[in-house]
Amino acid sequence: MDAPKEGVYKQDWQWQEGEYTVTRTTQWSGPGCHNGCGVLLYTKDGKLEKVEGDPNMPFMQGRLCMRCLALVEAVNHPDRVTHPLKRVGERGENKWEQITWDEAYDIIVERSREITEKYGARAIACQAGTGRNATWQMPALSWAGFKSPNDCGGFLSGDSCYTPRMASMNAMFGCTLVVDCSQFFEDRYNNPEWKAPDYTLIWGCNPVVSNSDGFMGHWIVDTMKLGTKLIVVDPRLTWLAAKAEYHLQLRPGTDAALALGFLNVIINEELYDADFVDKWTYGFDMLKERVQDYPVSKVSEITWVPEELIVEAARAYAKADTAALQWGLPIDQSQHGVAGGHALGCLWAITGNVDKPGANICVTTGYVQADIRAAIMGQQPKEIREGRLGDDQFPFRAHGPGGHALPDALLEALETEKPYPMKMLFISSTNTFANMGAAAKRVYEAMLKAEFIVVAELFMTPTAVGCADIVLPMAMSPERNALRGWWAPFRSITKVTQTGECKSDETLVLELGKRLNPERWPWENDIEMLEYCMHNLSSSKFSGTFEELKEKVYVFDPFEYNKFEKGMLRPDGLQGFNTPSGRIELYMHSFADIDLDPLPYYVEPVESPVSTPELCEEYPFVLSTGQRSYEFFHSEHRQIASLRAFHPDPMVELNPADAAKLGISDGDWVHLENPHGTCKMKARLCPGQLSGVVCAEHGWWFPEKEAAAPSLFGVFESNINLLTTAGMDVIGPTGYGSPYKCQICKVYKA
Ligand SMILES: Nc1nc2c(c(=O)[nH]1)N[C@H]1C(S)=C(S)[C@@H](COP(=O)(O)OP(=O)(O)OC[C@H]3O[C@@H](n4cnc5c(=O)[nH]c(N)nc54)[C@H](O)[C@@H]3O)O[C@H]1N2
Ligand SMILES: Nc1nc2c(c(=O)[nH]1)N[C@H]1C(S)=C(S)[C@@H](COP(=O)(O)OP(=O)(O)OC[C@H]3O[C@@H](n4cnc5c(=O)[nH]c(N)nc54)[C@H](O)[C@@H]3O)O[C@H]1N2
Ligand SMILES: [Mo]
Repeated sequence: MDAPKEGVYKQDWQWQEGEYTVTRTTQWSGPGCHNGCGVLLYTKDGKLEKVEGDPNMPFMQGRLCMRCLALVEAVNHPDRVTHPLKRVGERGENKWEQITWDEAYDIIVERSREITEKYGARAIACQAGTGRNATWQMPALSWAGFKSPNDCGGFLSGDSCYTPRMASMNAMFGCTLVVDCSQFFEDRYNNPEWKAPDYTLIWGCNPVVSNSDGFMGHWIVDTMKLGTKLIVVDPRLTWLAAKAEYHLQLRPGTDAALALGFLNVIINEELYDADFVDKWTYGFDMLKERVQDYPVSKVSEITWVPEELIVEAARAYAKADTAALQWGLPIDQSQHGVAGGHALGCLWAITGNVDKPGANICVTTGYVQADIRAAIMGQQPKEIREGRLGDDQFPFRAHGPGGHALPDALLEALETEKPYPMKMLFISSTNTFANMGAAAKRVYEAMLKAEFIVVAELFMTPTAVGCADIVLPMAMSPERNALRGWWAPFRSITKVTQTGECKSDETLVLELGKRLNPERWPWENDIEMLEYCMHNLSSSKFSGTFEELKEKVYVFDPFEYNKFEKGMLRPDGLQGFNTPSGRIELYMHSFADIDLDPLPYYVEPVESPVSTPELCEEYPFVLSTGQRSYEFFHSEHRQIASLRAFHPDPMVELNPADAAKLGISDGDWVHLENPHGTCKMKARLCPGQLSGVVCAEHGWWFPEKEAAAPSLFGVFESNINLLTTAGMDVIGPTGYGSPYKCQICKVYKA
């Protein structure tokens, strides 16, 4: 909670401590994470031997998660891929020949040229996973290397991670908003302008475990110590829910309905901020009319949350002087996730909890990954963008400023060659059918149709063994020079060690880009390229050299509240928001323009007790998937023994009374099954979990099991994505959102 401990801990970027060289820098990925915590890396003879949290880093003030504490084990792990490999057996046989980087590049260049000549560059897709230090590189390689518009967020159906929320925020507010936990100030909680929220509404998020999207979960705990009270919306009894004033346990997939119920109470009881609504929002009367369709009695029936609890929690949120709303992935992971995000955005807007201390604040800095991508690939040349997958079916995606090709369209193009054939996949940082893609078996089979697949990896994964023709050995965070920004502060990552022939994603795309399209990759080395990008950041004012940033470790950009009043959110410098009306659009013009519902609404999940009651006679549980655990980042870390020891098996969480009816005890192996597939997990009985709901983990494979196909490290034994669905028919009308967290299933003892 204290300000940086100047004088107690060193603020140099590097020093000697006995035999150790200590380097003060930041850690990101690999292995993966969404943040960028300050670390002290202890190396001896070039080998990483110890890691500690940096007490001087305002971002996390010395605290590290267990995965970062296991970094030494990960970096020095004997299973690392350390040299480029070329497949020699059949796909899936796990037979490889070691080749040089030059040979690997030559093969990739040659195969991509053949495919481009025969099918056009758009037959090549570049795929990346979630916000690791391997996000901008794939789009840059795709556009400025292969000249293909098909850079794609892995096989993430409906791009349903943060993107749906971004879509609703951008349409409503013209910017992104995050909860204000003082993270934009170097002096953090001591900053005189900042104040802790009176209430924080934690909606479908478990931040102390997930630390997602550049947000450190412990900040919530810090604000609790300063008096913030919690309202938690979650079917499970999480650590935070156990400490909340109100815990609303909803049926998964009904978030938009619950949010509309909150809006109904707040509007009809006139608890909204009339002055703010009048001055800064557009469409309040239309919203007021819409929420009349969602009386609390009906919302209670849909969501399974008792009426009184909805009313009381809505009142508490609206009456608070300052309230923040920290939301998470379940909003995105339903078909109409964008409408859910819209409804929640309306909550912040009509209560005036926008861009003031301790509320949801507008962010204009820290889009470093997007800035780097733009700096390298330029303004998405029109001639390349033509025919990007998914654009023709979803005008909202096509008209958006950035975005990517639609993963579901890529899946279907691999399967059907429509709208055109897809022949090559370049994959970095996604373990496709082990974790990211819904409908895992379908993804695997579709991938096998591609003629040529490159996988850039840290370890041999089911994806690499099952599908790759070339595997490239990638560097972990302490093995790379990089830039880190996602909100604040702007950070450097310093290389302190080298494993085998591993290269960073930065170096990989630069070296390959030079061979494919040299005029777009003029830089000598990674540092030169990063410096060019640093000097072209629209969202950070830092203009020094990489060396200077390395020595500073991090820098904070200036931050101000109430930017909408100061003309700081619009390119024309006028007051207001960067939207067609200049106001926060409760009614969204950009949606109305393309015949999307401009107001928030709720639609039942594709399969649910309400939409498919007959099916639910056989599959009586609502299935939510992928709640995060401390030990793992998605499919990663299963081979890190010290982490796996805490969490050896895939777990499914059940209410004890539900389990008792099925004769299931804590620790029993059970099968989960639905019309799409089946998998096996260990039951964890959770008192306090909503009855009728089961929550199953994602990302499971077993590095200790047989690598070769059909086993592929047992990837189809406990893979929850055998029970989820993908494709154009299950994603939302915007082209965003997919029902990962609202399926149905039955459970029986194995
Ligand atoms: N340790 C670790 N951290 C991670 C990750 C990881 O794999 N491991 N993954 C990262 C990524 S990419 C992401 S997107 C974030 C996600 O992080 P979060 O946004 O926190 O998402 P989850 O942990 O999936 O789910 C949050 C909570 O929502 C509850 N929940 C389940 N279904 C529903 C529902 O339908 N509605 C509501 N309201 N609640 C529901 C779950 O019980 C869970 O407690 O985490 C990031 N951080
Ligand atoms: N059922 C279900 N499925 C889900 C989810 C869910 O909640 N439920 N969550 C979804 C969400 S929100 C997301 S974002 C996706 C995430 O899915 P992904 O981001 O694809 O995560 P992984 O599948 O773990 O694959 C990441 C791979 O990248 C490698 N890697 C790590 N760091 C680096 C690096 O720096 N460079 C390179 N080249 N490789 C690296 C790792 O070894 C790992 O094999 O999963 C989705 N899948
Ligand atoms: Mo995600």
